[in-house]
Amino acid sequence: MNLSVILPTYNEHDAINALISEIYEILDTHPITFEILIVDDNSPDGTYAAVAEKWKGNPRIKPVLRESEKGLATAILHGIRQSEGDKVIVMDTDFNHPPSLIPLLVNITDYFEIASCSRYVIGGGMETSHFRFFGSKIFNKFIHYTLKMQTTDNLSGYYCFKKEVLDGIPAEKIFFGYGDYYIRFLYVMQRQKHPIIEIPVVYKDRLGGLSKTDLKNELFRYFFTVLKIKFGFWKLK
Ligand SMILES: Nc1nc2c(ncn2[C@@H]2O[C@H](COP(=O)(O)OP(=O)(O)OP(=O)(O)O)[C@@H](O)[C@H]2O)c(=O)[nH]1
Ligand SMILES: [Mg+2]
Repeated sequence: MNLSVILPTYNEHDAINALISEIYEILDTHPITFEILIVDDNSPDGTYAAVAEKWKGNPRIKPVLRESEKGLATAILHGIRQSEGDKVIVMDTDFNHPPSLIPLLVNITDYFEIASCSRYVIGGGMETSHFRFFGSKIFNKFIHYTLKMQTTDNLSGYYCFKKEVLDGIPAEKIFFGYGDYYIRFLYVMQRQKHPIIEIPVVYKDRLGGLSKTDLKNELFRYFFTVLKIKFGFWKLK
């Protein structure tokens, strides 16, 4: 199979089926084989049931229910491990990340192993919050100087990669926590010299539901993630 799209959900009942429909319509016009995995952590708002009911009998849409475990990064890894595609796309499920970029992500990963959407290359941005846009920009500069990262947006959660880049890697050492997992992912990929390209993205407003990001907590978590990598308290092996 060419592509697996992984959609981690927690209380995304309002947007998820519209998002799946949009992704499906886009991919259906391209000559590729694909599946869409929805990894839901038993959302109290019934996200899993809404997906399972709407797409019953469609083999390309695979709702996955995690009943005991919770957390964004482990949900994504769970999806990756269940996926059958040679390439994987990961994105938010609330329309922050525009599905219209999917064809470009799929195409460009024929040439680069990882395509990472960035708010901080020309053409990128955030319609949602100026405060978060500039706060995140400054934090990305800190990551750049501290870890010598060449990527401009190390907090992106919208990306496509060839699954083989994870071969032989203890991925559970990367995929834990919240958005901090992406700093570890890009750090490892850059140290292992995988070709990465960034493409501009403009984040849109979330469609319904509530944010799961607790900004203050996340900032501390991201900050300590960077320091742990820098001073050798986090290592892949
Ligand atoms: N499976 C799973 N998904 C999660 C979890 N926490 C967050 N997500 C999903 O991760 C994505 C990012 O969460 P958001 O709340 O949108 O975070 P954000 O984009 O920083 O915040 P907004 O600006 O409000 O959109 C969404 O698709 C969530 O449904 C979790 O514990 N488990
Ligand atoms: Mg979001």
